[in-house]
Amino acid sequence: GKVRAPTHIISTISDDRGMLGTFDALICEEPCYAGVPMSSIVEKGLGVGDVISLLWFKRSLPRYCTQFIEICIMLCADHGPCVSGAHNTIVTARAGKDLVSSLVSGLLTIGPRFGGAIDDAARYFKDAYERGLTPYEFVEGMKKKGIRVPGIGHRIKRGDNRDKRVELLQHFARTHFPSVKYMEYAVQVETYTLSKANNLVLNVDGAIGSLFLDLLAGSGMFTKQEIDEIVGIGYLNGLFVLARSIGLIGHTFDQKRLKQPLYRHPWEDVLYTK
Ligand code: Q5B
Repeated sequence: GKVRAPTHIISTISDDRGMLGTFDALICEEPCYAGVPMSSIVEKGLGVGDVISLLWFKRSLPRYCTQFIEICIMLCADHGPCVSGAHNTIVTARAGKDLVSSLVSGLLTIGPRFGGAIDDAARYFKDAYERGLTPYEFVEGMKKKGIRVPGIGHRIKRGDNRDKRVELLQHFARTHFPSVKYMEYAVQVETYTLSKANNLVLNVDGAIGSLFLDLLAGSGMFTKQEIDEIVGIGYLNGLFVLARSIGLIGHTFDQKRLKQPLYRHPWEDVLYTK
């Protein structure tokens, strides 16, 4: 009989070998995302939210979920030239480096302080909510452990100058999600942190982290085990990485278009000290 050589790679999300047609001889060379042929994605008028659903979550999600994913991507695409990622990308582009180098130098700043707090926000909010902690118990418990609450705090945004992105995400979810219990918990946490300091707002990472928990739990598309796996592995920073790549690519083109020279930081902006 046929002997199958052992494989070196297992892959479950996509297949570019083409599908067998009605007759075995008729081979339609059509790539599939999670079993869905590309023609069907195009014919049904699906968007990037649906493609993310298929390739990341291996299933077709309801329209309000894919729309939420697309809103996250649109709102996180850029936040001006002064943020860590854009700054690195601009400096790299001005050093004459290529698109990929400029892009990754910006992407490499994404982490626990900048844009990469979504997964930890989801983890900590989920754990605190499920343990029934009051916002006081949660925030003060984190303080005792010396951990900043992920998803809380911003360099620019304040209690009296909220982040419009957070408001837009919350409004969408309140209108379309069956439940926003995790988000409401995050808002209660924010009310408590704002009573401590005016910059301790729920930031865009915290809003996406808590709302994605609501999407996972409320859509009925994921088992509890699957939700724990998604939060455990940490899928959600991927949303910021993907979104911000759009802006970082834009900053690279902008600098090249403007023919900006090599960047050198001014001496007067450095405190030289012994
Ligand atoms: N304190 C974001 O800090 C920032 C606290 C806290 C308890 C907290 C900080 C933080 C968690 C990580 C997070 C995502 C570093 C932010 C983003 C995308 C972006 C960016 C953009 C875009 C800001 C002053 C006092 C200290 C601290 C205390 C601060 N945060 N306590 N929990 N979370 N957050 N990151 O302003 O007693 O004086 O020692 O790490 O969620 O990245 O637009 O720029 O789209 O590009 O530098 O929006 O909050 O504040 O370090 O001077 O702290 O507040 O312990 O207390 P700051 P600091 P004390 S969204």
